[in-house]
Amino acid sequence: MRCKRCTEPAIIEIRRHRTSFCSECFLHHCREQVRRAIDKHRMIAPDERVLVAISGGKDSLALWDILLDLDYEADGVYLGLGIDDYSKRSQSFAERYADTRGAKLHIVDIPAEHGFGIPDAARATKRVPCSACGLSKRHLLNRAAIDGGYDVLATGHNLDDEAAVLFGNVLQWHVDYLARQRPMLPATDGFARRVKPLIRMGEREMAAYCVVKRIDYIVEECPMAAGNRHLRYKEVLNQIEERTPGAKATFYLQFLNEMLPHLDQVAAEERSMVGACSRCGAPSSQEICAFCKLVEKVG
Ligand code: Q46
Ligand code: ZN
Repeated sequence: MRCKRCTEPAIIEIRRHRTSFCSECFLHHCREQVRRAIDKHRMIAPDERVLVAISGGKDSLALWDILLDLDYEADGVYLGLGIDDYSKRSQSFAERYADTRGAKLHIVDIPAEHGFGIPDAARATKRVPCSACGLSKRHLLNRAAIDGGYDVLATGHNLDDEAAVLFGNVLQWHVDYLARQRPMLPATDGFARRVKPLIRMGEREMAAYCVVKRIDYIVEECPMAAGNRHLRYKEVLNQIEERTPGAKATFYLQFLNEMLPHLDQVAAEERSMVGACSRCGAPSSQEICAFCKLVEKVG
């Protein structure tokens, strides 16, 4: 197998693009895919300050690496979820990467700052851990971006993640979630702009990127992921992709092109209903925001 760009021996085949690359050309391809996503969806202007949400996993570390290589002013923020050893190990991968690049990493530790971890929150709310985790991440990452004066908050959601979320939203026809499932959510009162520059990159490509760039990341899955619906959706989509390479990208990218424009009105209505939480001031459609309610419940 030869690299389609330079004819050197290839290290990776990407079936949906009907191509293969050597390591140098593969890195070039990854940067180009990210650059294309950023340009097309007007995610980040050249002089803006970016805060990258870092979990210690392959996607977020690769995203940080690519943004730094593309010369963006990008700092990281690691959210300590209080999931025992797993959180400690993930944090050390994040810190090690920041050290090697001489990059700035903010740490927000939920147990230290709010007195509970995600397992406590799951017990108190009697819901799956990912639900308390997701709402805490949205709230605290946004706050970190606003308080730090960043223009934009970037997350490492890749094509596989977004296709799985889309699949779930379509299965249940969650029209309001579909309207919000955008690669770039503009800043509104109290919300920093949120962007997903990895939407054109598959999970396997992100792992390969880290191997080629020798980026150490936490390989094990979060121990609280069991029962996460999106993992099941990913399996189904992988089976389809196996038979029809490119099906996943078509499903998600065509949703952005063909469907999202029809949902602009729904998204605008949702935004107009947002006020401010009476406790913390964060944007919320209720008097008290979901995160403050969670803090009260666990406390
Ligand atoms: S960290 Fe949190 Fe994930 Fe763990 S508890 Fe679920 S949402 S699986 S990306
Ligand atoms: Zn609040």
